[in-house]
Amino acid sequence: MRDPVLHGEYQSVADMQEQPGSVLGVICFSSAPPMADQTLCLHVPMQRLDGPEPVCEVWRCSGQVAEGQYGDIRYRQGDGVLFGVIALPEHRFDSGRPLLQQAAESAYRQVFELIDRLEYPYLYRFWNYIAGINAESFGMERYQQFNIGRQDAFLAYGRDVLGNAPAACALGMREGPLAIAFIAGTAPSLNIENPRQISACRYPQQYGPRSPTFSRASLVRIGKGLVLFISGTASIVGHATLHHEDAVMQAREAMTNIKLVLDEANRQSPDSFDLAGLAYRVYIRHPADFAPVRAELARIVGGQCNAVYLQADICRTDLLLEIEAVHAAKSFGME
Ligand code: 3EB
Repeated sequence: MRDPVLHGEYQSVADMQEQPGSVLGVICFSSAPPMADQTLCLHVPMQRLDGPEPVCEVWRCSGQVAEGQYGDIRYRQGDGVLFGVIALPEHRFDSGRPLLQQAAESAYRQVFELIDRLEYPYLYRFWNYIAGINAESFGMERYQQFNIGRQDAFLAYGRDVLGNAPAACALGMREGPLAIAFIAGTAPSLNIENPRQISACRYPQQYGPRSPTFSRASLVRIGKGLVLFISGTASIVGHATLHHEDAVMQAREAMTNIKLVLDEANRQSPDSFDLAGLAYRVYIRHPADFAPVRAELARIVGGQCNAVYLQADICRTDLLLEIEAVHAAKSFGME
């Protein structure tokens, strides 16, 4: 039997249909609504700044995959890994309490129930896409409502909210249902923090009544491969935002944070990771910042920088960008 493999990369729809291996799941970014498509796909309504749409993050695994639906989740399960997506319209919930909080709690509860049932108990990565992330309702910013609902679900299922959380990102778009993708598996992951940043699970109250629930990265051994998921990373040192008006400086600070996370990952697995070996997704609030930020990343990474740029809102109003990454080593590829 071949070793199980999990591999992620950014592709156009055409590339995606040509490659071998079983597609485990897809996150598809485009301003236009998605084309009908048989692959399991989460559509995220965001504009790409650096090339044609749609642009997809495609996860493949070795061996067969089985597909299923559980409540609002559509999922595929393969050898040791499960990929799921949820798109939850907020109008389904009752208007007495913050709708987004209820939607987030419901989505996360369903995820925990599913992975308990199917016995993929370890969560590696969440992608969270939230309409109007900086808007206020019920006297609270919507990102804070999301954090309450998410944390309530973690607590309800007895999961750790003070450390050991999965990697994640949380970005804003103009409209659309709460859109979440996740990867879970049968092997524990190593969750990594950044020594230069307070754990997000322990942010002080000034950022909201409940902290976000994520680690700076998660490292998973799958077969002979290692997958490193780096969470959305911003210009935050300690818990404070730096360089309020300067997107290039924010990019530099975020990349310093990513470099420190890589150093932590390399302590677990020496010389496995470097900046040039990552595939990046860069979320930029103001399209005018795209060109200078891309030039800065090219300077820092050097040579070819494998990155996709999208227009998005970021969860703090003073953040102008967020950068996430995944390790894309060749050894993960399908033979
Ligand atoms: C930060 O470091 C920036 O709420 O899941 C990054 C990654 C951020 C994930 C989340 C938020 C989340 O706090 C924001």
